[in-house]
Amino acid sequence: MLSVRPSVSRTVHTLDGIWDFRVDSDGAGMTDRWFAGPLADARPMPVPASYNEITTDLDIYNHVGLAWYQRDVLAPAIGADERLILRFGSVTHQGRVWVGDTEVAYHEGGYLPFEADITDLVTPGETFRVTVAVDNELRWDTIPPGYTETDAAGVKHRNYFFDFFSYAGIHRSVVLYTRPTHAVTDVTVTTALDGTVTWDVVAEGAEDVSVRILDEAGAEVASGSGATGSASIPNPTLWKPGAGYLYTLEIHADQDVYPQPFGVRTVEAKDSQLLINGEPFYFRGYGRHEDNIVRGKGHDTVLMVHDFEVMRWQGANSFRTSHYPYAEEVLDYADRMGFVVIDETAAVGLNLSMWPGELGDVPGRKTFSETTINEATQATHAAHIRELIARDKNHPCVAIWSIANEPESETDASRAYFAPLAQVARETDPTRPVGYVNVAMATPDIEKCVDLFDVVMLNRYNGWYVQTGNLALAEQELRKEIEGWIALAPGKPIIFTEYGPDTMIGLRDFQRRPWSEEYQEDMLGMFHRVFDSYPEVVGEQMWNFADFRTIPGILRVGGNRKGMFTRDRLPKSAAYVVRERWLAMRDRSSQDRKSGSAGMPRPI
Ligand code: GCB
Repeated sequence: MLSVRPSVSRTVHTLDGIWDFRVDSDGAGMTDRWFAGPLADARPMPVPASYNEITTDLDIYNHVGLAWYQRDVLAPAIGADERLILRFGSVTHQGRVWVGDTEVAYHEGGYLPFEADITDLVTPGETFRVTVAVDNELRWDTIPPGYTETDAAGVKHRNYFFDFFSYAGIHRSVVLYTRPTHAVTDVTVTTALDGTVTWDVVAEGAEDVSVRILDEAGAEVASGSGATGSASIPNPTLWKPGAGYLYTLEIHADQDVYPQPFGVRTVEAKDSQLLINGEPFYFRGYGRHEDNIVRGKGHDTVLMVHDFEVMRWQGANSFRTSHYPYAEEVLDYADRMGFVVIDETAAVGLNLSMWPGELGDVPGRKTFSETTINEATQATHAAHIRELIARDKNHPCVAIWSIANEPESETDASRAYFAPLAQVARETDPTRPVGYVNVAMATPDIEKCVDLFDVVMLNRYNGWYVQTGNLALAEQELRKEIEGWIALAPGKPIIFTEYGPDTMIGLRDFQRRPWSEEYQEDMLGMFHRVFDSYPEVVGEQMWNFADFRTIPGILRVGGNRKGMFTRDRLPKSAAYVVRERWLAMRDRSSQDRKSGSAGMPRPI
């Protein structure tokens, strides 16, 4: 789906702000048709934001089921040949939308956009009512999967197989936009390093399609005609990590104009390297979360820009959108800032063996079975991969598709599940490497899926969940395992997509024990020393950029504390140590890299 971008033929009206809100505690909203009139007993709720922590009401924080949002909107004037589209950046996890009494959209999947053409339902100059029923329940056939249980007192509880709190609400911007009836509805842009730009535009009904390619100053550098075609930018400025140069493909389709930003760059996994523009790239950065005080998972421009400033301060050049697609604004900004992104689906928690007892699931239950993750889940997962790629395919920042985080991957059932999905990702986007993020239990001696993918992505906690506090032993185990992966998957680059201990800011310790700031320095340092001795390791994304809200549990103290920064983005002491390393890596000249004088030669 195209992002919303204003142009001479498209106007955008934001519907962000205060909406009316009510949780549906008794599950009466659908039968009582709450959409059919003003929402009774409503309270104010900001959009975009998670609703959970805006109020002090525990029933709202813990609510399971539907929550209703409503507001009146003034319909703008539109021309006879124009359409009016209502678009949601994301509604978590399911959203059903009415305009007046008419249902106009239903979307499953809490981290991707959807829209509805509402032209025929509204009258310009008059107000209309928009109602959204937000469903935060997960099912075995949703991505991510989960299930709801009702206890003896009749109270519903959600079960899901990941540690971050599953916030809900209207998490990203809601807009009304106009476009001509014959309009661009999709475009795929691909590039080659010699400046060849190829486009494939979908503009149903349009007779006349042409493109202009503009540089960052807005000057035309190439042009062409036809819904598909190619043109050449003379002496192109490449999109590079740290230098995110963007061109615009300005598409004209009859009366419509749609500006699609893109970068000239290539990406490839080859000879144990991840090549961007043919040059080896080394990932420095983090797995992150969309997580913030009060807003939960609500997108916020101020906090987004601040996060990028903090990441740049530290010398990071990349992150993973763990564990779901992030707001489109984040990818737009990463394009501009030259950050390299591992773009992940919301397929997290496809591994029931990890969730015994305390954190929820029934011991012994199988991950893949008719009554758990099954063919219906796989179909949802395939659709989700296609939707993600449709949304993000033109972002130069996206270097790898990660189709799942820590799924079961050591059984025949997991191979049968993932083989078709790897294929879906490849067919939908043949231009980028595809991978999944491997969990510690699926070691190279038993793993059964790695050959389906282009890269090896590993989450490892040696020194924390295993070999706790014993970094010497942890180092031995880690080295042994890396060597196992190199032997199992020769030629595939290895990226560490998680590593690091929980760390309480302010807990200082001469003995440098687990939970202290000193231990975080030591454990990250141990991993880095190990990475530096294997050229096949091409990236380090520590866990996590910042502390984040989790489900309650005895393994967490007020949330997950593995952040390099606290939840309000204050640096732990390791942040300074890692900064020194990352800035040195960033600044090392290509000459030094060739000579390898300062330790392992590292690409920028
Ligand atoms: C993991 C998961 C991540 C958790 C992390 C942890 O392996 O991928 O979602 O937050 O471990 O801290 O346990």
